[in-house]
Formats: sequence, C-alpha cells, structure tokens
Amino acid sequence: MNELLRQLLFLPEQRSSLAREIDGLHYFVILVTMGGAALITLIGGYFLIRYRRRVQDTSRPYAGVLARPALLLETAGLFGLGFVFLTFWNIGTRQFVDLRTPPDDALDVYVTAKQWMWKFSTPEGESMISVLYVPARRPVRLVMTSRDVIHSFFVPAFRIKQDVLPGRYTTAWFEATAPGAYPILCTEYCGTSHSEMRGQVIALEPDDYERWLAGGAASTPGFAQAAADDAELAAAEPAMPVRGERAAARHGCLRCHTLDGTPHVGPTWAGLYRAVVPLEDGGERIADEAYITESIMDPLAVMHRGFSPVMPSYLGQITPPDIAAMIELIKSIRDVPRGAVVPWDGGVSGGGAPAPGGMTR
Ligand code: HEC
Ligand SMILES: [Cu+2]
Repeated sequence: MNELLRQLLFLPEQRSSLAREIDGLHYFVILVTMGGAALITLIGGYFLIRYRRRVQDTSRPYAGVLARPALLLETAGLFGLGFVFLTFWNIGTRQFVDLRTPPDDALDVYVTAKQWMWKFSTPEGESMISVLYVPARRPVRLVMTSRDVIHSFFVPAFRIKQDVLPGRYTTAWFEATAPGAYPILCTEYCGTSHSEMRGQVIALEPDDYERWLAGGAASTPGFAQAAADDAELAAAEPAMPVRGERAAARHGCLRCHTLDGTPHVGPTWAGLYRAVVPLEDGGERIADEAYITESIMDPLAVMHRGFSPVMPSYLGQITPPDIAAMIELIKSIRDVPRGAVVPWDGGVSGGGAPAPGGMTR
C-alpha cells in the first residue's frame, strides 16, 4: 500500500526514520480529499436526477418533506468533518513535534548556506562543501544559518525541509536509514544560480564513517576548495571550542563573561548551554543556539534577570563560523558548575548595587 501510493504520487524513496510517517499523513490527506470530492460528485449527481424538474408543481412545500432528514444529515456531516480535521491535526502535531525534537545523542553539524553553496562543519573540525558525510542509522542535527539571503535546506529522501536565514539559527534533524547518496536542494529562490545550489548527503555505514573520519578531512571532496574559499572553515584549524575561545577573546566577550563560573559583568558561560535563563520580564528561556545567537545579535531583546543592559550588539560583526565556534565553546563547558548566576559585586556601581532593573536574591 505504502509502496503503491508512493509510486503513484512520484515520491522519492523513504530514507529517514520519519519519512514513512510523514508520507502516511500525505496519503491520508490525499485520500480523504479525493474521497470527499468523489462523494460530493456522486451525491450531486444523484440529486440532479432525483430532484430534476418534472411537472410544474409548487404546491408541496419543499422544506417540509426534507427538513428532518436534512438536519440529521447535516449534523452528521459536521461531526464527520470535525473528526477528519481532528485526525489531521492529531497526526500533524505529533509529527511536527517529532520533526522538531532531535534525539539527545544526535551528532551536530553546522550548515552555512551562501550563494550558491552549502558548507558543512562538524565540531571535530571537519569541513565540507556541498557534500555532507554522515553515519547511517544515527541521528544528525543540523544547526543552520545563512551568510547572505534566505535559503532552504531540502532533502527529499528524508522528507525534511527547513528555511535557512541570515543572522539566525534554525535546526532540523534526520536519521538516514540506509547508506546511500541523497540529493540536497535549495528550495527558496536565492538568486541567479539558485537552481544549481545542490548538494548531497552521503550516508555511510558506521564502520565506513569511522574510516572516513580517520582518513582525515583532506580526502573529502571539495576540501581543497573549502580551504581556499574560506580559511576560517578549513579543517587545518583547531577544534571548534578552541576556535570559539579565540574568537571570544578577539571580540572582547571574555572581558565580561567567564568560562569557569565566577561572577562578572555578564552571566558566566559555564553551564549556560540548555540552562533555564530567568528573564528580566519575568519569563524564562532555554539557552539553546537560538537564544545564544539572539543574545549576541540583539542583547537587549531578552535580558538575563538582574544584569545591566551593557552588552553591545554584535549584529553583522561576527561571522557565522565564529558564532558557531563560540556556541561550541559554550557547549563544551556545559558541565562546569555555575553556582548562582549574579553580576559581579566588585563595587563598581556604588557598593555593588545593581543597575536599574534590580537584582534578584
Ligand atoms: C560589556 C560587557 C559585555 C561584553 C563585551 C559582552 N557581553 Fe554578553 N552579556 C553581557 C551582559 C551584562 C549580559 C546579560 C544581560 C543581557 O542578557 O543582555 C550578557 C548576556 C550574554 C548572553 C546571554 C547569557 C545569559 O545567561 O542570558 C550571551 C550568550 C552573551 N552575552 C554572549 C556574548 C558574546 C558572544 C560576546 C562577544 C561577542 C559578549 N557576550 C560580549 C555583557 C557583555
Ligand atoms: Cu539558496
């Protein structure tokens, strides 16, 4: 059944752990709408014949005959429609949540889109252009951003499609169910060579993947180009957290933030990743990639409770690889104890009194 419908609808093979389910919803929607259209055509045809005008007789009130059955029928139809809607909604929501929630053990890959290519880098420092190597049967999480315009990352065989935006991180995840080469397309019109913005995900057997890793990034197709094109992404560079620490020092972040949990002008980065951050406006946020990026680009938009609004905006001043590296740095110290996260009481602002906004105990 699955196979028949898949071929009828010209869908590519299902090669990710969620692909089959997503197609299931697709089939369900198509079958219900086709069935609905057929039913309405049949009923319409029947009524056309049954109630065709025969003799000119308007003496019998039309509504009187039909009133009751029509009411019943309409109520039943309404409930039927409500049921179909709830079913769509139920399946759709579950799938949406599954699609949005990568498993905890997922392998992270940073994706940078730019006119007109895809670049991939892993926390181990592998760098690839257009071709992404991943192990099969292992979840992979993509943390994506763009250097220029909006692009969209689409792998038909995995049934994932996600917009990739400049100055923001979006995520997607997949688990390839079998080794193979799967095309990547850009599905957001992004300029003259949009149609050539293609790539491939190569899923390898786990053993082959280990061998590929051990072989060094230099054997990766596109590597020479990557190195030449973008020295920052070149695999010759040290691991991401080290690069992150350098970038943080270079941009002056470490004058206000600490890596070991000690209080300072800004909240410590120790244990920050995925921590719950209390906000000035009373709410809270999980410190994920999106929150961290937003904090860097627009620090005043969301304020950590108790801290002064002194962090400058770095919008347009830090390259996506630097941001990715700093996020990796913050991730690498997520297990460092952070204690109470309060501003440094160094006596700068009148006996350590916090700036307007107040400090929580
Ligand atoms: C002048 C001091 C200062 C500098 C320099 C600075 N920050 Fe901040 N940063 C702060 C303060 C204060 C906060 C808390 C208030 C807020 O949320 O804006 C903060 C918040 C943050 C947060 C959110 C953390 C949390 O717990 O909510 C992140 C992430 C961050 N900064 C990253 C950076 C990065 C990356 C740089 C360098 C590119 C940087 N900061 C440079 C002072 C600074
Ligand atoms: Cu594009």
